[in-house]
Amino acid sequence: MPRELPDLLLITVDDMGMEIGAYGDPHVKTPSIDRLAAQGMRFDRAFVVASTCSPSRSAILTGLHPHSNGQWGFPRYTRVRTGIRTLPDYLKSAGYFTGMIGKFMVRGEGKEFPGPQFPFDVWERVYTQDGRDPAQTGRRVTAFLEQVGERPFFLMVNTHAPHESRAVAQSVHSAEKIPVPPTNLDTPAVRRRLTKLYDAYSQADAVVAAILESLEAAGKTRSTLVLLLSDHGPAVPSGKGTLFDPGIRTPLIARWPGTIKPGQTSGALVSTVDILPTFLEAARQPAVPGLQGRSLFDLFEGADGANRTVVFGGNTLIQGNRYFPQRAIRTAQYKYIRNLRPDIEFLNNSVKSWGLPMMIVWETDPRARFLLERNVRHPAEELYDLAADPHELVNLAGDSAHAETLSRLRGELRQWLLETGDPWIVLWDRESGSPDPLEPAEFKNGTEPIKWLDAALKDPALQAKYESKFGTR
Ligand SMILES: [Ca+2]
Repeated sequence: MPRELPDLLLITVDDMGMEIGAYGDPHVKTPSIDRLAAQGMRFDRAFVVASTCSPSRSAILTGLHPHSNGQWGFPRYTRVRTGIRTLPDYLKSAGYFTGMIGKFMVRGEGKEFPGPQFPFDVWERVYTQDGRDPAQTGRRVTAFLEQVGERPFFLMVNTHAPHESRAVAQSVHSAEKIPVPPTNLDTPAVRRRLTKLYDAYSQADAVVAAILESLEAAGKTRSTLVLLLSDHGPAVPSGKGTLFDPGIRTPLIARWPGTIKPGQTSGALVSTVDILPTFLEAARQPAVPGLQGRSLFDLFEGADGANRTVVFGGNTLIQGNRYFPQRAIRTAQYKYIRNLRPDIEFLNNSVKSWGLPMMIVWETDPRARFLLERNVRHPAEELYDLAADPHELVNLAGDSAHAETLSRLRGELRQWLLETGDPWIVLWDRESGSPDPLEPAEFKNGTEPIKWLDAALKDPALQAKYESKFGTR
């Protein structure tokens, strides 16, 4: 007998980009995610709203962009504002038994973590290596499903894998075959690191397999809408922490037997603020006014391309207390990025570690210099034609042939900042000398990246640290 409400399973992988078999990468081994895509719908133009963990996850859980929900940085500095409702809150009110297993990184009001705004019935935060372990994750999912009984459930499983590609003992990929994107240098050290990234993707795939096996063993595959996505892209040059596509594009797969036909793909632009409205519609809850996302239901039923014409993204803290406010608008073809503090150099772990091979040759290799500088120094405006330039290597912001597109997207982005009450709009006209009232002293960036890299090359201790991990050449 069919259940009245569907079960809901949200799986997030951590720092996973588009290097997935189902998305056309012929080298990576991701059989379980590929199978899930074959059983459901693969979204080819899905975007997260920020490319670090906490802000991105806060939007999934609230249906609001980080500057609107309050969690625009890590929980140490920011939290979801009081009064904002969240997925477990809505779904618990709708009669769902709710659970969270794995990493969380979002917090709300109150002293307790994650706070009363996240009233999960089962709360199993896992910050150890267990969070990357298929067997341990499968065991926790099974234990949750044993408690569900006849109630509909909402379960969020957030594995650490493949976060910053750590902790994979055995390599299953060959460095010679790894494709090196044109946003990176092709050196032996880079290939060694990319191999580790691919291995970590395979580990994430094994975790996904274990979660889905537990679901199947509980007899709940047919009653469950599964959504799988990443929180943002991998920690590579132009990836995590940036608004380039490798930072904000995410795999998104939906499987729902009986509702979504197997083997479908959608080219529609979708955003992770759409996840919450989608789950509310699945739970037959009324639409909530003021949310910034739109349910994916029409797309599940096969309508193509009409959901939205643009998606928005923004970063504010790019790592720890590193400040780099920027906002972007992306259409199917173009992306406009507004860097609100172009006077600050961009520095995160990716620039540090992947920048070293570039720094070694940057005096003599113009391409290395170009790649390093585009990661570190961002002009106030960037415009890319993704159809002609999918790797976003040619900034068209100063090209008169694209002046109309630039002006249109600039206007749309500014309007969106206004409409969503983005506090960082005060920096839009910074050229005119307006101060940055939102920059507390602790967010000032003390180190200039180019100087840091130059010093690192001369520092035997730092050199040894990176040499022992990956090599620098
Ligand atoms: Ca992450």
